Amino acid sequence: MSKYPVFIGIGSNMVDAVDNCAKGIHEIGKIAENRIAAISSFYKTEPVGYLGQDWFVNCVIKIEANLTPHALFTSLQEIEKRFGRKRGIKWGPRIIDLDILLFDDLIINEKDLKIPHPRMQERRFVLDPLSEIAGNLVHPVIGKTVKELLKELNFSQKVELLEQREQTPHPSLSPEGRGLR
Ligand code: PH2
Ligand code: MG
Ligand code: MG
Repeated sequence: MSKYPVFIGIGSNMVDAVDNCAKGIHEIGKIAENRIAAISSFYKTEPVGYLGQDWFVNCVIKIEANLTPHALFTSLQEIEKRFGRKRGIKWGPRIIDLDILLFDDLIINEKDLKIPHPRMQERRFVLDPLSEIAGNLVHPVIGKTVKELLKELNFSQKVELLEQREQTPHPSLSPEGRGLR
């Protein structure tokens, strides 16, 4: 089976959000069939949708996936559960959120699994980190690059770049992965 480029959005706004995101990345790297190819910077982002909650920490990673979208989705949900994620208010506080944004140029429109992520083009907390690692990537439905989508965003959501994380490369991050940034 060949490897597919997959982008995953990661977010947390509970307890130690930076640590939760870092641990989430680590867990995704442990899914045997995946290889982490790039990790964006971490951003502190104003909540979208439900405003009465803490700011989030968000980032985006690229993996090379060797499993089906459904198998990946199930694995990500298992990680969320292990972190103690409880389903509460829609768009409300969460310890970890792992969303498949893009899976190669696949389009899936099922009740529980929609790829590309249907709201990614409206969200600065997705497009800012995604443009860092894949600015020229074309959205398979909209037909525009990530950079173009970001430029067209008319909704003003505040995001702040967090200080660079420690420079030790993630064990499953290939040397060329850093070059993508
Ligand atoms: N996730 C949501 C709803 N709102 N806002 C920010 N800033 N970051 C998120 O990850 C986020 C959100 C639903 O998953
Ligand atoms: Mg989400
Ligand atoms: Mg989610």
